[in-house]
Amino acid sequence: PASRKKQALISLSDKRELAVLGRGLHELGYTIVSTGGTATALEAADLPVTKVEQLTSLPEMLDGRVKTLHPNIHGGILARRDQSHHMEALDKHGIGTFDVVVVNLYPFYEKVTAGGNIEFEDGIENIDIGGPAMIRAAAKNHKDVLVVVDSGDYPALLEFLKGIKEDELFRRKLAWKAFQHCASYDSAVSEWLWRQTGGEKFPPDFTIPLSLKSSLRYGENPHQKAAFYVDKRLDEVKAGGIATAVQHHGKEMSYNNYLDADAAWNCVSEFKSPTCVIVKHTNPCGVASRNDILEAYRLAVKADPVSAFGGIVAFNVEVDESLAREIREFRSPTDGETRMFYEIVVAPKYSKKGLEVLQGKSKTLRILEASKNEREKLSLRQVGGGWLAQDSDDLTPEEIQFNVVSEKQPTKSELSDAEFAWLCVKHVKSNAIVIAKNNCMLGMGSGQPNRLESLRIALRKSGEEVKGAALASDAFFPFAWKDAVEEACENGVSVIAEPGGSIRDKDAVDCCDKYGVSLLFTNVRHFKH
Ligand code: 93A
Repeated sequence: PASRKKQALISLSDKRELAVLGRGLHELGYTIVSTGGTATALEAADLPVTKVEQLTSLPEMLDGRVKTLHPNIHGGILARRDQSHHMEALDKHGIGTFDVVVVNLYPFYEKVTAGGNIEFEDGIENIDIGGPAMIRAAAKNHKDVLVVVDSGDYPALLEFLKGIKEDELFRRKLAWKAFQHCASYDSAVSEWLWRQTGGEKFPPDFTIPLSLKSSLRYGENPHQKAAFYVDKRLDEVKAGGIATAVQHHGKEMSYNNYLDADAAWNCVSEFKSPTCVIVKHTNPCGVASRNDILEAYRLAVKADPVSAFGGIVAFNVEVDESLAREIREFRSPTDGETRMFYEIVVAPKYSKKGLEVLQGKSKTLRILEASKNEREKLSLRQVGGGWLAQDSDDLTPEEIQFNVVSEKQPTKSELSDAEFAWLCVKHVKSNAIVIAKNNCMLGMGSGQPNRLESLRIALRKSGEEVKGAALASDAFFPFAWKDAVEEACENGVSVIAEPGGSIRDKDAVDCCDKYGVSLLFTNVRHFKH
């Protein structure tokens, strides 16, 4: 009968921590069997290793396409130790068993998907076949074979083998992770191949590999259980977004915190000049751009101090000491006394001092450092029994053209106000109206089932400052055009930006002409439901 010595099969593309693993297994009395590159690396670390070829009596062939695909390897992984005829078959053919299989795959994602423009042939060669076969075999037979796909699990593996770590489900957890590894690998390959078919068509065939980031205390309300999953591809391409933000301080993030921080970060990331955005319940209620970020911050609070209280403050520039002090000390413009309180501050960067000062504001204030969002192409939302998929609304300001349809041409500053209001209105829930002047939001109305109501709320919040300001509407003014457009004009706005496209567009133009207001059509709608 073939020897039943303890054997570990190791075949790794990512060879980090290999020497530590190899030494640990060697010291525990395992014979290590490896493929070419892995064997060379082990030998370089002065560890004894048996080459796969010695077991298969065949060389690695077809440029490495066939290295481990052999019964002498797969028999040793898949044989059921509790079935005598399995073990007899191994004995008959002189095949030894493997107790441990450690494999990670050709770096398909890094090389092909994230790497961009790789030749089709190179992409194909980066599809690992033998690796997943070993991983799947070992995971299937996890009752007798420990399968490891992540170098982060080497210490736990060694502890388990030494008997230090006791976990009944350890083998099963490793098997689960192994199949996850193969599944996200296959989805990366299939997505790449899908693109190679010239497929810009919708809907895409997609799988999103998710991993649990954290269990949350509760969901939108305390009686709802909740958790946060992240797109695993984010780590690999180092993409930004709220999912990868680093929390420097404060209470743990809640479900609503993630939603609001996401809204604030998305909105503030849209601006080029230094900008502060304050969000409450996913709607920006204060937005201001200034060269002096301190001033931008004060103006953003001032737009709606009541709503800003307990909100999320986002910046697109570093929070330094002076900005941090301003955030810590600033008193509510409503009574000039109460210090402003926030749930979260989110920014791309903090100076050391800035972070210290902010940390002193309160124990609970969550301080997030986020990196710029990669454009996420696909947006998904759940409805009863299904999911809706769409391209995300990621038109940049440069892609929007403002066509003047009124007699009155906007001045340069009116045009810039309209552009600013338009950027803001994209991030406000429909029906959305934003009034802005001099790179500062004065008022907004959101989420009302009729546009006139949103307009009235925005007008009320803007107060007297509405005179000469720009107004943006996320969609055209429908039946109530007369009331809405006329009411805006009567209140003194000097320029209106809206998509246009209503059969009553002409009435809106006539109304603006009557009041000498500029009307701009964007031909783009920014519904956000
Ligand atoms: O080309 S393969 O699909 N055919 C195989 O038989 C095979 N066996 C192991 N790829 C195969 N591997 C992969 O080689 C492993 O998944 C691992 O990523 C890599 C390790 O190669 P080396 O030890 O030569 O660096």
